[in-house]
Amino acid sequence: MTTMSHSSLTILLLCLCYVSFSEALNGGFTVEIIHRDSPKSPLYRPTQTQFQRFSNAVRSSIHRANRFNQSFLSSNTVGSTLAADLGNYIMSYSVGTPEFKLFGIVDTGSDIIWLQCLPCKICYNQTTPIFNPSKSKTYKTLPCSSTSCKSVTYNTCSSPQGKSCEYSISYEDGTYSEGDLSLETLSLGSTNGSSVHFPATVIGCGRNNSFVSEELSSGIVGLGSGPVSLISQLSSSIDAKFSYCFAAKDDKPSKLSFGDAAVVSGSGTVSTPIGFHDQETHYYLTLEAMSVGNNRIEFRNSSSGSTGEGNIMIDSGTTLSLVPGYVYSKLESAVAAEVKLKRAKDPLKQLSLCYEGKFDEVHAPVITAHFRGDADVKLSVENSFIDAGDGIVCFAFLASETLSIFGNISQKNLLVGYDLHKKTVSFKPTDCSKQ
Ligand SMILES: *[C@@H]1O[C@H](CO)[C@@H](O)[C@H](O)[C@H]1NC(C)=O
Ligand SMILES: *[C@@H]1O[C@H](CO)[C@@H](O)[C@H](O)[C@H]1NC(C)=O
Ligand SMILES: *[C@@H]1O[C@H](CO)[C@@H](O)[C@H](O)[C@H]1NC(C)=O
Ligand SMILES: *[C@@H]1O[C@H](CO)[C@@H](O)[C@H](O)[C@H]1NC(C)=O
Ligand SMILES: *[C@@H]1O[C@H](CO)[C@@H](O)[C@H](O)[C@H]1NC(C)=O
Ligand SMILES: CC(=O)N[C@H]1CO[C@H](CO)[C@@H](O)[C@@H]1O
Repeated sequence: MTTMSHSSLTILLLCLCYVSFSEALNGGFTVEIIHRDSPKSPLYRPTQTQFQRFSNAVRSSIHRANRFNQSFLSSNTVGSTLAADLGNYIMSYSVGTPEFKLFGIVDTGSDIIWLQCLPCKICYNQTTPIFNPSKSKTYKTLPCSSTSCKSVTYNTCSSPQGKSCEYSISYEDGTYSEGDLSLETLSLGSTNGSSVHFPATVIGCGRNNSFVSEELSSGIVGLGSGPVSLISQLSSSIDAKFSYCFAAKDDKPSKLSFGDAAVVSGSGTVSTPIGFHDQETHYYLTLEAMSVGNNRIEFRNSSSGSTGEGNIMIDSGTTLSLVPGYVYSKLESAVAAEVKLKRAKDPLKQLSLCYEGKFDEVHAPVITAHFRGDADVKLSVENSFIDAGDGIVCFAFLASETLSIFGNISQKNLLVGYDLHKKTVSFKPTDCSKQ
């Protein structure tokens, strides 16, 4: 009797804890991601005020736009000029055999998974212990001659003969990581309790690292489209599909799904073609117009003569949304005409439409983003305003002359699914804290 239940428990535990990955992937899988400002986050800074969070969000959006603007202009250097100001989400994952648990910053704008490794020449203090590859049975460095090494532009191999592959990535804010491009088993904890394993995943084992803004994490988990990003490496097992859903409140966990679990369908779902993605990491959609109530503001600029294909980047790591100046000014006046609260000065002098009042007092009209293919995405107050602290709320859009971005505020409470085979992004209104 005792033996029986004991052995079935063992089997059950084996099933729960070690699902081989082809098996586990039939139905896809979902992992929880934690907002960095959630009290559950290992990177939580309880001393930050709402104003400090707001000012970080605004500053990093502008910084990020500049970074992409530059990489956009010289797109052949994207891989090596990634900048920080990374995503706001943290993913728990494990590397190695036995599994070693880490917290990485999730970033759709990065295309590598890197983590600090022992022994390091220079490491910052992360909250969890640092991974020691010599204690893992599945760790292997890659030679310069390997396909993976050659596929990344930021390897530092000078003579491809024999030497092991070293990488060096630096970010505009001074963050950098240098180390060994390696193969290791990566494990993700599914929300259903299973662990999903990906043997021989290419990771950057960082021996010399500095992380300016997120110094408590173990590194970055890149969801971009470059050859060694998490998404590209999982691609065949996840059928090139992933989705995310950002909860409106930072203290609620959000979800990141892969494979069939990332199919967005059902009532309210709209899909739009991916205009293009640049060589490395970023996805661009086509935004035809935006409406404030019934007031439609066209994006198409006849004087430029272009079709507007791929005119806006969708990005989970930029807080605000950025639109061209001529769109922004019309958008702002349409919103200003409807919101009845008392105007306030933007404490940062970066956003031009701010009000005195609380979030739930802003009775703004629904703003609709009209993406190509009749994909209308309705933006609620939560999707278009930001809490600036001290009783001030601001319209969360910025004017930007060269690059438009559909940022993370605009994507709250939307299930956002990428299907890289069909080359579409789908949106479905969803209470992300409940799904
Ligand atoms: C968890 O999900 C995976 C993938 O869909 C599935 O293979 C596995 O059986 C599930 N495990 C449990 C305990 O439900
Ligand atoms: C992008 O770069 C151009 C030229 O360097 C600059 O004039 C413009 O202000 C930049 N745009 C943004 C959004 O930073
Ligand atoms: C890292 O932590 C150690 C021990 O807590 C401390 O002595 C050291 O100054 C810290 N280093 C940095 C760069 O914060
Ligand atoms: C660490 O990397 C930085 C940035 O590339 C470099 O300047 C520095 O010399 C490196 N330090 C060591 C000890 O390798
Ligand atoms: C087209 O764009 C230019 C600058 O990019 C702007 O000055 C002009 O107002 C725009 N035209 C329309 C019709 O919005
Ligand atoms: C929905 C979402 O993720 N919003 C976040 C975007 O980034 C800022 C800056 O870190 C956060 O404060 C938001 O919560």
